[in-house]
Amino acid sequence: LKEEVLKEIEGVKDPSSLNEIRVKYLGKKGVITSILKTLGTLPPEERKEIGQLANSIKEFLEEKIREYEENFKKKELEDALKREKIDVSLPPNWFDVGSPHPVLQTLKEITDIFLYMGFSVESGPEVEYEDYNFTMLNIPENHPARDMQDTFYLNNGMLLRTHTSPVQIRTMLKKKPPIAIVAPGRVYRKDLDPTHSPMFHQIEGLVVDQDITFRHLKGILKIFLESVFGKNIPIRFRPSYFPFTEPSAEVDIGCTVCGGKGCKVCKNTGWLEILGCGMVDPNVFTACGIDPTVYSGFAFGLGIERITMLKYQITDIRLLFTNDMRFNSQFKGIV
Ligand code: FA5
Repeated sequence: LKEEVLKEIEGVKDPSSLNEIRVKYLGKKGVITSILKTLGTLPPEERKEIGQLANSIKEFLEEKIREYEENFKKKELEDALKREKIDVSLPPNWFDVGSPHPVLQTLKEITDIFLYMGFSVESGPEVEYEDYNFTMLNIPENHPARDMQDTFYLNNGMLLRTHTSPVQIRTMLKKKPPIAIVAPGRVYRKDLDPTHSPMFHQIEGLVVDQDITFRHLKGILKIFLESVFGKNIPIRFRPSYFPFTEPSAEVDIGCTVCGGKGCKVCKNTGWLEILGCGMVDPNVFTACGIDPTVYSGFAFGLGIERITMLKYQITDIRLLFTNDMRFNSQFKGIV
């Protein structure tokens, strides 16, 4: 019997057939269990001998089963370790992480600087009333000043706004002074060349209170421009004309692309115009129901793309909108 059991165990290939052998010999109705159960019916002299024999086979079998069980467990563990082995020398599975577009990042940075100075943020629609975009800003119908910002007209006296200045009107119609707001957003014009895009971003600024002067305007813009470009950036205020401000000025920044030597970004002048500004025209105050004999104010509107171009030395505004990944991916980890 012992030999027969041993042969069977040696032929075992997996834990379930090992279990079958356990049941066959040691189970309730198993061969050895049955022998042990019948011991009482045997004559005493056989009982002792057969009892001892059966018990020794039982112990032997139990021991063998334990040994095989352990071997199976060990093998299972080894197989699992082999299967789940991690090769730390393999290259990782990189996945592409995006980053904010440089224009939107600049817009956010600029907005944050004004928030820090105590301004609040206003917004207005991109499809705007012709009245708010032009007429109430002191640009009457058929006035040649409308040509300065040639635009896309829609029906019913609506157009794609050409600047963020209509947000000045919207703000003054709903709020009384003191006012200190910025209004970032998209604007549209019939423009296209290396420094002009048909869609671009501006941020408008408006401050209205008693005794506001041009000095306040210069001071705020100087702090702002030095926060963006650093203390040593060349800044130039140039007299200009806007129908909604009087007096008006444009501000130029020393061209960081060519370092002042002349390039197509600054059109060989060494300067790039980045914003228009001035003291709010009394006619604009009157149109919005604010008394120009009591209040004064300043306004400015700056081009975000131009600032982004100077900041990152980008030579063609169109690169910002063509979504060429060779260009866009250069800003990963920078912005
Ligand atoms: C205006 O749009 C005035 N609304 C600004 C203003 C506001 C003046 C408040 C006074 C008071 P201008 O057309 O110059 O001004 O445009 C302002 C800035 O937008 C420019 O300095 C330039 O940086 C940028 N800009 C103008 N046209 C384009 C364009 N097509 N593409 C990219 N940037 C442009």
